[in-house]
This record gives sequence, C-alpha cells and structure tokens, in this order.
Amino acid sequence: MKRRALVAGNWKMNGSRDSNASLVHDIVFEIKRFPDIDVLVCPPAPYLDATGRQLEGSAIQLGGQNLSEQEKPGAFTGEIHGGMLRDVGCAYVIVGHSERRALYGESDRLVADKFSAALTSGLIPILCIGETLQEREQGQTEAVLARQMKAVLDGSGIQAFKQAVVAYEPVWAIGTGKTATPEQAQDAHAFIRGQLAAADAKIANSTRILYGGSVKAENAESLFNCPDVDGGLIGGASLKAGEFVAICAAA
Ligand code: G2H
Repeated sequence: MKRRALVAGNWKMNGSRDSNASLVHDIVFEIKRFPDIDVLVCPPAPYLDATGRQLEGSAIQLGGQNLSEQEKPGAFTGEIHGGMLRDVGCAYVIVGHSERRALYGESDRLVADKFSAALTSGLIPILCIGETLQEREQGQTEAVLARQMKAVLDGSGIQAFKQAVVAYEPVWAIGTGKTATPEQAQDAHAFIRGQLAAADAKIANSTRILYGGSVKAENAESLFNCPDVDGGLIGGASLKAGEFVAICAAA
C-alpha cells in the first residue's frame, strides 16, 4: 500500500513574527503544486495562533512542538495543554523529540504519557524515536528503537497508531549535517514497522514513518524513495522557503 507522504517543518526555537510571516507567505503559494502530500509546519508556541491564521485557506497544516502530559488543564505553570493546541488550530504535535529527551530529561514513560495526552486532545502525535551515535556503534540501534516503541505501545496500544505518525530521527544526524544513508534509514524504518506489525499488520502497513535528521533538498529524494520512508521531519531546512518547497517536491 502506498501511504500518503507527510513533510513536516519543525521550526524549533527559531523565528519572529516578521520572519515567520515571510516564510509562510513564501511557501503557501508553492505548496499548492503538491496536492498529493500532506504538509505541516510546527512553529514555536507563541507563534502558533498567528501562523494558523495566516494558513487559513491553505492546505498546510499546523502542529505544536511539544505538549503537557497532563490530561486536564490546571495549575501547571509554563505547560501547554493539548486542548490549547487544538484551540489555535493544531492538528498534530511532535512528541519525544530527541532534543526534549536529551536536554529536558524526557523519559520513555513521560513521552508515552504525552503521546496519550495528545490523542485525548484529538491531536495526531508525531512520535520521535532514534538512537545516539554511541548506541549505534555499540550495535544497540534496534534495541533502543524497540524500547522507545514499547513504552508507547504499552501505554496507548496498537490501535492508537491509526491516529499517529512515527519519526525515525537518528540523534547523530540531527542538526549535524550528517544524514543517514538511504539504506540505514530503510533498515530502521522497516524495523520500526516490524515492531508495529508484531501487534497488528494492517495498522503497521498504514502508519506513516517519517525520516528526520539533516534532510535537505539534495538528499530528500533518495531518502523518500525508500519503501518504508513516508516523508520527513525537517528542521533547519524548513526555515528556508526554497529548500522546504524543494523537499516537498521530492516527497
Ligand atoms: C531533527 C530535524 C527535525 P534537522 O531534529 O526534527 O532537524 O533537520 O535540523 O536535523
């Protein structure tokens, strides 16, 4: 089965009102050329509302970069409830990005709780998983991916993946300019799909698995041509309109 590709721009902690407006202005028209793929942008939280308004009438969807694991709003200073992301127009939310795991101490358990909270709020979680360079060199890639998937499967169950996306992001390829080869990406994606298939083959076959980690216009096509790669989660290259549009063209 051919899955519909998704290209998601993760702007991380970058941008301003002016630069975001300019970026969106530059991509909205061009993206109309790609009606057969889904395109998503994930601005920093303070800019979600304005970016969402600017995207009204466009096929480009809006996503958050993170959310609280709390199931209900309340006294959680600094946190963002999934319902708030929905309220400003988000359809998706990134969960468990490696920067959150490594820099902010997010455990597999917390990521699983955030994944569950996203679903409860009606958001599509983009679950990020991936191994560090040390883990790869020690031959632990599959064990790490299996552990990260298991935490979420144990928490939310396989049925949740009817409404979820997985992003394989090898930590050693994130923002480093190093990209996984298409063979490395395909091997990891096939392994992840196998983890899902062990629970339900049909759901595994329909779940989109994105590749993330220094995707650029020049390497996107070879990655997206892999049978188990269903699009990309794009960081640095999503901040340049021409580069992002070229990546969408490759999907
Ligand atoms: C991985 C990716 C987007 P970049 O973090 O999530 O970022 O493309 O800059 O490596």
